[in-house]
Amino acid sequence: MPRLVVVSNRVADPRKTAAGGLAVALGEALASSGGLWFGWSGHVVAAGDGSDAAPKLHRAGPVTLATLDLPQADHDAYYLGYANGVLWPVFHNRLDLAELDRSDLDGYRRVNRLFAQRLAALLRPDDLVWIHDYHLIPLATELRALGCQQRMGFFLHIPLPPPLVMAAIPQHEWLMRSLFAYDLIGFQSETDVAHFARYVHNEARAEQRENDVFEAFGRSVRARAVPIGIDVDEFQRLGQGREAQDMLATLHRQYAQRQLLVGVDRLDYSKGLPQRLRAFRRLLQDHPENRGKAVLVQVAAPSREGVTAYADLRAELESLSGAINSEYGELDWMPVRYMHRAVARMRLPGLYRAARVALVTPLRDGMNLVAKEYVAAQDPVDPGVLVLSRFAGAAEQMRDALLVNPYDTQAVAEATQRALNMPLDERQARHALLLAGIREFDVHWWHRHFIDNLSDASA
Ligand code: ADQ
Repeated sequence: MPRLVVVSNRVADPRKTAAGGLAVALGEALASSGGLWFGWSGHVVAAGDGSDAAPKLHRAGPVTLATLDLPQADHDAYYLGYANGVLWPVFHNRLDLAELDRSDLDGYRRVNRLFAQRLAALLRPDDLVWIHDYHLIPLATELRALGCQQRMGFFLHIPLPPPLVMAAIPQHEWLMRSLFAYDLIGFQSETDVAHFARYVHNEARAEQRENDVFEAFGRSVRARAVPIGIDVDEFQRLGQGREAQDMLATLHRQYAQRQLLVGVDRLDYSKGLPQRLRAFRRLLQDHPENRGKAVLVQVAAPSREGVTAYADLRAELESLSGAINSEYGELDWMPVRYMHRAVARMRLPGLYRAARVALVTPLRDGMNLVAKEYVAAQDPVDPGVLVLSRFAGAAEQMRDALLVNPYDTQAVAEATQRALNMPLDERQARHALLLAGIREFDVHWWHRHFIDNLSDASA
């Protein structure tokens, strides 16, 4: 069996339960073949201060973790600048927030080249190399330039925008050409695959073979939807744990007379948080029977605080939740509990299970794993209802959620009202179908399916 090499911006120790489903799943994939996980250490250093050193190697069970420190200037340009100031907003259709600064591009290329140089020295000829996400699009090109012939796959965790949005990035051709250095590209949804196909047909006159093989720039690449899932069993076991059970009991006690709604996100403008709060305000306005009763618990984990757009969003959410509470709140009832922090992973299933409704309403999302975790955490006998944005990749698979347009305040308020009042038999039927779907296409299916396709891809 060839060795698996995973490359991502950050590396997590798969033995730590706090690492979450993705790290555990990748760790499992790596462990089965004895593997290497390569990426940034999370440390920035002064220029020339060790960043030119070989990667540090650590053993984590059968997996070797190889990490690099990055010089401050490179990290700022690569991570904050190009990856999160250009690619993230454009790929989420937010051209208004993109900072198209050319010096950041240089840093992005430099870090990808540095990754390639350090990784190439560790590769064996028959390795399978699996590269993750928008931080590392040109990595295969850089590795090929160093003579690496291994099979290489790329998985994009975020959406691929339509060609005319992609074309707003001055380097769009270079980025798309870079993808052809891979043997396999995995996308989250069929919509992303369609955007890719349309781009390469229109802009690169690609020839298409066997449905999912595209030829352009003198190379061919297979592109298909391989939607990511969660580890349903692991998440349900977590739900049986003491911390989740304590959380559930506390929430049941404190909100015995209320109906809880939950939102769990990273604080990010793609997640549609202000729109969600406005929809909740509309619910209270148009359906007054929810006053004194419905409570929205919104947890927004701090994220990318070095990027300007995120600080503005934080201020907007604090002011909006304050405004709703002062307009509708009573001495014994606050409609919104907004928290700018992460919930410990061990407690998450308890929070999900206590909530009658989950509002998962991103304006755009590659997949959205919170939608899947919420379903996994429910009691099948008395399950809650998922209100899900049609613009999340998850909507392609989770047709039995209440699908909404997150920009339409009124429609989200009405769907929430419907969710709060949904009869038990309908809740059970929808939940059973959703649970079967997330079980069939879980995280183990995702990594097996990707690796099988990559193994079959011609080198
Ligand atoms: P993210 O944008 O980070 O990931 P998402 O899939 O929603 O988004 O969440 C990832 C994980 O973070 C989940 O396990 C969730 O429980 C956890 N999480 C989020 N907010 C939290 C909070 N406040 N407290 C505690 N935990 C929290 C990117 C893409 C997604 C894609 C994933 C995986 O943007 O579309 O689903 O990668 O491919």
